[in-house]
Amino acid sequence: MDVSKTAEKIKSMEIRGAGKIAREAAQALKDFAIEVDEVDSKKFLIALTYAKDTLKATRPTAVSLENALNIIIKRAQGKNVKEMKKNIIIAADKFINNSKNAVSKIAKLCSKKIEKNAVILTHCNSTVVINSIIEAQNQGKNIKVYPTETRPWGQGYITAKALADNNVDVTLIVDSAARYFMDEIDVVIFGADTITEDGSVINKIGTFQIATCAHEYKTHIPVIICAESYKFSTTAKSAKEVIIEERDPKEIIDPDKIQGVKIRNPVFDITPKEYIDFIITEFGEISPKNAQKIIKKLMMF
Ligand code: RUB
Repeated sequence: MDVSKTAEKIKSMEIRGAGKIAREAAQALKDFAIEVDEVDSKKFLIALTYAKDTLKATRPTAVSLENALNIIIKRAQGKNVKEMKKNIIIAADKFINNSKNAVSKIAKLCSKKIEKNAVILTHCNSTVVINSIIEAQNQGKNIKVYPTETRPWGQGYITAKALADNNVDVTLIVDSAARYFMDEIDVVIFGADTITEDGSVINKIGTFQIATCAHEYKTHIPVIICAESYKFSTTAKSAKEVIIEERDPKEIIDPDKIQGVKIRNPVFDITPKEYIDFIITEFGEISPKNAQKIIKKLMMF
């Protein structure tokens, strides 16, 4: 069924990026609900929960995935399977539309924060960050961007190409060159996979290192996070409660080439709130210490 295909694509990173993962998982759960041949409400719910768990087990860090699935499952109600299916379809479509609208709204809000002739540093590949920069560029702001390569997966190449294709002046750099170029940077912008109640931001490995360089720079370079509300965790009070995914060391180097050496490949890290100037959500801009405000809104979905 499509659920296992989508799950495999998320696991192998054919589908990646927290927002995209959430939307594709919502679509897969909806398709599963439509296709499953079951008339007994209890058995239908068991099958649906199994599908949800299969999707959720793919990548452990981005809470957007869990939030999307929970929002839909909560609506799996009705006096019979037909009615339950109808409610699931409505909930999934609503989540996907809201998610896309949130990305556009954040892009508009963030673009206003980007000054004319700004030089931006970004890391990894975030849809909402790319859209924000393109929005600013389309306002005639003459933006220059330094995207990092983002080892080991190289998501920075996707970012660089997407921006260059939209007439942005792009210079690709290796991750370890972030501090070297800091003299030229006006603002650092990242996406997020999970934001916890204490305002910690979990994003691609290397984010904290770059945020530290910007925060401690002599003139203090602002660090902005662009994140839709469903990137906030309704359960994790601090980042200690979030599982940081460790992927196959082979993504870094073939272990046979350096036998006797241990290799670790954590793919996300935690940036504490002190290193973040503000977070832009579809509900507006907040200080990371006020993450709870967005979590309250999310719980009403
Ligand atoms: C992607 C990553 C992105 C966030 C936000 O990691 O860390 O910065 O997911 O992306 P991976 P978006 O490549 O391992 O999935 O703004 O597109 O949701």
